[in-house]
Amino acid sequence: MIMTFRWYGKDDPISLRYIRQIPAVKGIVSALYDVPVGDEWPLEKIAALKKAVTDADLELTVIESIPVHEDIKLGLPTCDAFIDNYCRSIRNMGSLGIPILCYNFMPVFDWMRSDLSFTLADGSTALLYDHDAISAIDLNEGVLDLPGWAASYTTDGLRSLLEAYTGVGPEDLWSNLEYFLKRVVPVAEESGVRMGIHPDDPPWSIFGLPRIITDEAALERLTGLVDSPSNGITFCTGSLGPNAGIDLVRSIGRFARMGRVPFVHARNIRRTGERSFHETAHCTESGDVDMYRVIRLLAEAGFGGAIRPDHGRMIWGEKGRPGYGLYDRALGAMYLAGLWEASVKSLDRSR
Ligand code: DNO
Repeated sequence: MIMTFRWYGKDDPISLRYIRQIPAVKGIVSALYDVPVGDEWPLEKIAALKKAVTDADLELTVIESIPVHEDIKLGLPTCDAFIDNYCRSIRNMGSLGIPILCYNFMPVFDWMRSDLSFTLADGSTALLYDHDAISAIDLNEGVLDLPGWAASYTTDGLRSLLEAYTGVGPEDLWSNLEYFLKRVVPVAEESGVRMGIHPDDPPWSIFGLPRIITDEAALERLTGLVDSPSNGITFCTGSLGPNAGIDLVRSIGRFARMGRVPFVHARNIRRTGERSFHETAHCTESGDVDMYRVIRLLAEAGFGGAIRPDHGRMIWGEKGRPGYGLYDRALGAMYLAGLWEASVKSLDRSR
């Protein structure tokens, strides 16, 4: 297991120097943030990112993410050129020895929340999702009401994108995903890169858009689309966790034993309704994810991939990018490292 930490590049207020001071953290999860979606990621730019990380005495372990162009998700005729670029980007990262690529296949929006600063009982703040609040937003009036997304789209740009998805259902999205994976996974395999799809967050349809990576059956179907260790899952406990129907622990153990989990996002959530939840501290007692059993099952499966403490709360007066402050994620890293050490050592003793 490689303990990693997400770093948003040179503009991240949390420096690599600070991250280096968190015990147990050896790897960095990062991306290029200035390449237009769909373009090839230039080798020199990835090399420069890697150099910044190695100069700080850390390893660039995961690229999260190379975004998938909407034309690929929509299966438009233009998708082939974008898939070619995606393949070139994978080759480039592979040639630099970066082993893991996280990506997602969610239409239009990636993660979604209705409140980025919900106050928990202890006075810290965390991200919250309430389906009624999200459903009450009229996207035709623009994205200004959408926490975290106002800067990503113009009202017209968003409207035409939503229109493009009219009539695109879950099965269309599945076949577009299959088409994409059949092209990119062999390239990833050749390049020594293991891809891990990020589950949909939250794991259900929003704004009438199809979302397909939502439960264990979907993960099973995904792994069957292309039979390769490079066709894997970024197992995000906080994205799948809001779906009370998933046995997270069983499913993470199962896919890890199959060798299909190159990357884990360890995040905890508290379900407050069928389609509402808020995020919490990482430890088991704070939420509905049994983090000990998740880590224990990974240890039993001989997990050798990367893990990162996902979304922290804002604590101790910290201000920063929602979910990505320093303090609570650092606590999370220590907690996860403790669970891992205890799990591995107790397994060794029981052999
Ligand atoms: C949010 C993240 C996601 C994730 C992408 C991966 O905090 O978990 O934005 O990076 O879904 O492609």
